[in-house]
Amino acid sequence: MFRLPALAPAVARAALRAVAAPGAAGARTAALSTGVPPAAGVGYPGAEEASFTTEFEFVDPETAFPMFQLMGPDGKFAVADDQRPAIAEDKELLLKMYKVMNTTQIMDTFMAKKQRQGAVSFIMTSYGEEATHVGSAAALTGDDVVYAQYRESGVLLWRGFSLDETMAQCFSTQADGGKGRQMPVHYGSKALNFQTISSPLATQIPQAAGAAYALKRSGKDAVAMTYFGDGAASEGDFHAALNFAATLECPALFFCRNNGYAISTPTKEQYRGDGIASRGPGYGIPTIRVDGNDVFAVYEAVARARTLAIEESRPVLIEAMSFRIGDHSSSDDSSRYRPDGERDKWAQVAPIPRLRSYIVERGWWSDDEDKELQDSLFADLMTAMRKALADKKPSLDEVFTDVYDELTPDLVAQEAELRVHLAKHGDKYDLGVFAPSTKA
Ligand SMILES: Cc1ncc(C[n+]2csc(CCOP(=O)(O)OP(=O)(O)O)c2C)c(N)n1
Ligand SMILES: [Mg+2]
Repeated sequence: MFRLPALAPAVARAALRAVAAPGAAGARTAALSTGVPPAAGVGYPGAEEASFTTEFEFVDPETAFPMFQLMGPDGKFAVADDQRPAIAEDKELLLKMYKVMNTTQIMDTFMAKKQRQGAVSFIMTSYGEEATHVGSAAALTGDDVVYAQYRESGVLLWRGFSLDETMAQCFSTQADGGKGRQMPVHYGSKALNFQTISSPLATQIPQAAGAAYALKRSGKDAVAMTYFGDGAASEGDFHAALNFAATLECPALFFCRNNGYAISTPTKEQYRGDGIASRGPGYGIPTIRVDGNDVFAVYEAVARARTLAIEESRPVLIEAMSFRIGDHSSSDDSSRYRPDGERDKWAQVAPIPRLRSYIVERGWWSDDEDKELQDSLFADLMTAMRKALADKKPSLDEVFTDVYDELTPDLVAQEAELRVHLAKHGDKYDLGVFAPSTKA
């Protein structure tokens, strides 16, 4: 026989009042003895590690997850020389990181201007978050499959997505792997193991848990890496994904880009806990919070998380703290809801200048090379954009394909209706922009 440590209702109410009482000493927790001895040797199946206590206490943790950082905003390592990460000596890797981070930023600026000029319908930028993309992507291998949200273009660029491919997607040309069916910046690449972006928030998170399960079953040394924002972590799919990955012991990396906002909703209105990291232990998932503006810390965290995920076949949660310096998208004006000066403050601790300080100090980079990089990137972007503008849109033959292996009767009827309509009213449309039909 074992006995539950019973709590008389009156005692329980008194304890609750003690916790809720404003200004009560200790404020957030209360403890009292129930006088019932703990039963020894009993572990309920749902919480086998829990030991009995006669101390009544609502657990309400007040301590925040620490933030792993290796390099501060001044570009100086925060650790002793012999504690520096191995990549600090890897000139080639760091220069590639720096170039891809710059490519992301310069491409964003270029495309944001083109959107304002009406050349492209929509754009999203990732100013200030470049280290979360590149630091994490560099720690993965090509076998690791990526499920991103929408603001992670640097991950794709790191993997080798070309500016031509970027432009083909944004301008919906026939060269686009997605056949022009997605909004701009909703990239995907089969060759680069990067699943196509889905707009509905959190779609990709359970997909990654499932992909990780498949990887585990295949015996491959690879992880499924999923990126998502602080706002997406409020979706039910986030919780389902973490629980599936934890219980099925899947090598999934859950990488949260906490950039302070979900469009106009600041994080302080999004949750009451300690960021997203605090949720990991609740699912039994090893978790780390990192300074997302420190590319060294991000790299190190993801590299180690990857090893842990593969060796122990379990998921890891990484919360990378950063700040969305730009607007949410080209449809947003964040000056309407953000205080003046907030962006400038964060620009001062942004990741690109931080890495630049280090590589310049090591004599691996110079201001002249910065200028050359910017000029050549701009020229490459212009060339890629002109090529995309000169290219045809995908053929109308493709409008109905690919969702089903064979067209359903409804789709067959719709396609026939479209062709009848265009035969009659085709002159009202600029059909010359589309690649020709191969159908009779
Ligand atoms: C299910 C769903 N609800 C709402 C939206 C509209 N929406 C698009 S992005 C976004 C904010 C997401 O914020 P966060 O996850 O923090 O990512 P961030 O944009 O900050 O990178 C919202 C609410 C959506 N796309 N999908
Ligand atoms: Mg966000």
